[in-house]
This record gives sequence, C-alpha cells and structure tokens, in this order.
Amino acid sequence: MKIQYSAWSTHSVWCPRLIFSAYSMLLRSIVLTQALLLCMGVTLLHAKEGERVTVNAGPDTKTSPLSSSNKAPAQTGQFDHASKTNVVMICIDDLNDWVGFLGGHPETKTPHIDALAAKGVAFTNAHCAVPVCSPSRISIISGLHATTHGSYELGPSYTSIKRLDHAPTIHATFRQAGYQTLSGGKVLHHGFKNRLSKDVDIVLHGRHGGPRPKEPMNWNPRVWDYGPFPETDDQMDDMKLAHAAAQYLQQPSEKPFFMSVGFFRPHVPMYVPPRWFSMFDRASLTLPPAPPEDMADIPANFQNMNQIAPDHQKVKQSGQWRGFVQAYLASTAFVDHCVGTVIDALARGPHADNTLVVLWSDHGFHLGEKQHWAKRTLWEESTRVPLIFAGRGIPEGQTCSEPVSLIDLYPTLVERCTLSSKLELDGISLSPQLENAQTPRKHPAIISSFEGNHAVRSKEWRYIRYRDGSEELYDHRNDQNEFRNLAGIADYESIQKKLAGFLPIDAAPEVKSEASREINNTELKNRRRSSGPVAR
Ligand SMILES: [Ca+2]
Ligand SMILES: [Ca+2]
Repeated sequence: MKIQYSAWSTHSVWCPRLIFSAYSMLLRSIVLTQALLLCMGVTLLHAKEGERVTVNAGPDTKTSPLSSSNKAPAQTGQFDHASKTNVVMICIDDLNDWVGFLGGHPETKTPHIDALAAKGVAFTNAHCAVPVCSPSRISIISGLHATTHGSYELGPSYTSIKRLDHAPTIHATFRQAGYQTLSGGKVLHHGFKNRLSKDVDIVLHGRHGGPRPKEPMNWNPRVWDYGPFPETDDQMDDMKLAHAAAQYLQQPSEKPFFMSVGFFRPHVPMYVPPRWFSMFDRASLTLPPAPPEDMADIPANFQNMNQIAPDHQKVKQSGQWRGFVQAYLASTAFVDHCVGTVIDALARGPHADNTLVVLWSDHGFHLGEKQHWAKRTLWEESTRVPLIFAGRGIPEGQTCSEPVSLIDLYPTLVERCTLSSKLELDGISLSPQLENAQTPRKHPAIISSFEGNHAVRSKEWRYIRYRDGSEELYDHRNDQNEFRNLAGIADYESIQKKLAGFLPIDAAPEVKSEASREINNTELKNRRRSSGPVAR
C-alpha cells in the first residue's frame, strides 16, 4: 500500500508518546488508509490464491509522451529503492506494423507510440515466436520458444503445459526478487490462474475486452464484427485499465514494481467509440497491397490449413474491406491513446527516472495482404511486431534493424534490472542493442505456426519451410511485401541453405488440450455458419 508517512509526521507529537504511541500508530494507519482510499477511489488488496483484486479506474489524464521535461519533482516512497529499476510492460493485442515508426500504413495515427519509440530504442525487425495470441504470450512470459514448450495454437494454458511446470513466469521472477507485481487486461491469454495467481500481487483491471453491442453491427459471426461502439472512451475496458495503471504510477511505491498492462484493441471485434472511426475517411483511405497474382508462387498447403479468419474474397465481395481497414486504424488510434495515458502518468509521476518501459504486440495482422485475414501465417504481416524499450538506462532516439524475437524480452529485462540470471531461457538478451542499436545479432528470429512449420527471419531475408517440405524465400532488401518467392532459384541456393541451418531441430511435439480442440472446432463451425456481412 502506498502511504506518504512524511505528510503525517507532525500528527504524532499531539499524543504523549509513552501512553498513546501504540494507539496512535493504529489510528494513523486506519485514518491514512481510509483517507487514501477515499482520495484515490481505490480498492487495493493483496491478491491471494484464486482471488481477484481490482483497482478501480480514476479520472482521465491528459496524454503526452514520456518526457523528462513535463514530470513533477521526484518523490520517494517509504523505502529507498532508487537503485532498483521498475518495469512497465505494455502488451498490445494483434497490432501489426501499422504504427508510425514502422511505416506499415501511411494514414495510421499513433502519436504516443511513436513518441515512445523516439524516446528509446525502437526495434524495426522484431517478431513473435508464434503468430497467434496464446502461444505467443506463453513464449514471452516463459522466455521459451514454442519448439521448447510445444504450444503452437490456442488452447493449452501455461499451467496445462508440462514443460512449464518449473518454468517461472517473468512476473514470478521479479516477485521472487522483491518486486511488487501488477497486471491487468490481457497479458497471458488464459490469465494468471491456478498456481500462477500468486505471481501477481495486484490485478489492475480484469481480463475484459468489452463492451460489445447487443447485435452485430457489420459482420457475422460477431467475433469478427466492427463498428463505432460504445459512445465514450471511459466505457472501454482498455481505457479503464489505462486509468488504473496511470493511477498507480502517480503514487510513490513501497517496493520496486513490475507492471504489465495488456490492451485488447485492435483485436477483433473492433469496437471503439465513434470519434476514433471519424479520424479515418473510409472512402479515401489506403488499402493494403494485395494483388491476387501474388499467390501464384506460394505453396498451397499452408493456405489450406489456415482457414479460421474471414475469407478475403468474401470480404471484398461484401464491400467491407474498407470498413475493416477503417476499424483497424480506428482501434489502433484508440489503443495508442490508452498507451499515452499510461506513459504520461509515468512521466509526470514519481517513477519517471527509475522505470524502464517496454511495449510489444503479441503478433501482426493481415488485412487482405496475400489474400489473407488476421494471423497464423509465417509471412511478414503476421510475424512482425512493434517493440520499443525506453526509460531508465535506455538511450534516446535509436533504431535497431537487427532481427529480434519477443522471447528475448525475458532475459533482457532480467539483465537490465540486475536480477538473478539462474534461469533456463531460450531468448538472448537485447542489452547489446540497447547499449548500441547498431550491434549485430548472430541469430535470426525463429517463428513457428502450427506444428512443423517455421520461418527464419534474418536482417535481410525471410525463409519459410513448411511441414511438407515446401519452401519460400524473400529478399527484404528489395521486396518488403514478400511478393517474389525466390525459393528453389539457383542464384539463391547458398543463402537458402544458410538460413535453413537455423531451422529448429527436435521441436517439441504439439501440446493439445481438450479445450483447444473445442476452440478450433467452434471457430471452424462459426466460419462455416458465417453469413459474412450483417444483412441490412
Ligand atoms: Ca493476439
Ligand atoms: Ca508471390
């Protein structure tokens, strides 16, 4: 609990010390606690096994980028932990490279994320471990590759994967080191449940991605729906989470803290308030490049096994392509505002000087490129993610184009915060790149999707090998859209062979839960049932 004892230091002299000291301390703690709760509108309790603890949302905060020029004078909490580095980890769901600093869409509006990138080290060639929510996040939070833990799809939770029985979450590692751990929204796909509930001291806001309208607005099934809803930002769970995080960051803390803030947008269904839709003109916005002839040189197998998202032909025929793109841009602008709310609170609060911020998205997202929607592919649109480090110990204004993986986050944060390194992690610390962004990396990023399919992304190339042996090769020096598959062409044989040398050996077989089969079956049934656009 955050209490400013110094503000009350004169109160105790009113009481005869020997007689009333014990009573005074008790009274003080009650009064202070009540005053703090009343002032802050906070219900803050320590989490117990299986118990939900919440911090209610406070008033809105004016957003601005992390800046040393607009912060309040530094305060200190009860304990001096100036030598410790706090961590704020911002996790975004399904955000591709449509952020200003990555240049993925010419009209996207992400001023706060771009400002954060400018204040730190922005990684422009960062990739997920698996291009779908649950295994991507499990990989980040465990620091282990999918080919180690064996989760390649939705379904298995962290605690249901045997290989992770003795793999501490990054939250557990920080907590073990004396940090207070906080989490809110979507960080692990299944949340911190069962034995993981003790890894999080304070739940900032529940794992809610709402609200949703009663009836679909533009698309069936409603999981793929979009539209201007609800009326105001403060009705959005993401905004409530941002306020809760902001509120915590503006108070002194007793301990160093590790905070993870997981926003849902731009994940479908893409409902955000009308003001975000009105920022983008549906009729004139730029559609992503998606020439049908691009598919002529691509092996068929992966296209056939990846049938969960809406079909691009159906999207086009329904006349809703522009609507989806507008909704994605609107959702991205909205989540950027949420990020700004958190960063601004940090910048103006007492932790501005001793906090490291890391921002990532769990994977990318197709909006028609390669005739595809959503995720799960091994192409650039699906695997590339925004990744930013900023704050304490991070140089400003650097850009790193070396290939990195999100599984590198865990060892990086452990190293930057000088925690114990007795951990078996697959990732490689990004500290050399955080010292000098031009430092080369020896290893490419490895991405896996469904069992037995892998991509190798180096600084200049993408090589894909599917389970049936079929291959793709792209030269990013002159083909950022991955239009021309160079696999099998004699001139590229040596680079193809070199990249193939990085393919995982002895990859873990897929862990499947009953729930995962049900989820997949339900999604497929929904897809078959789908009537596509909502009839009007
Ligand atoms: Ca996701
Ligand atoms: Ca092509």
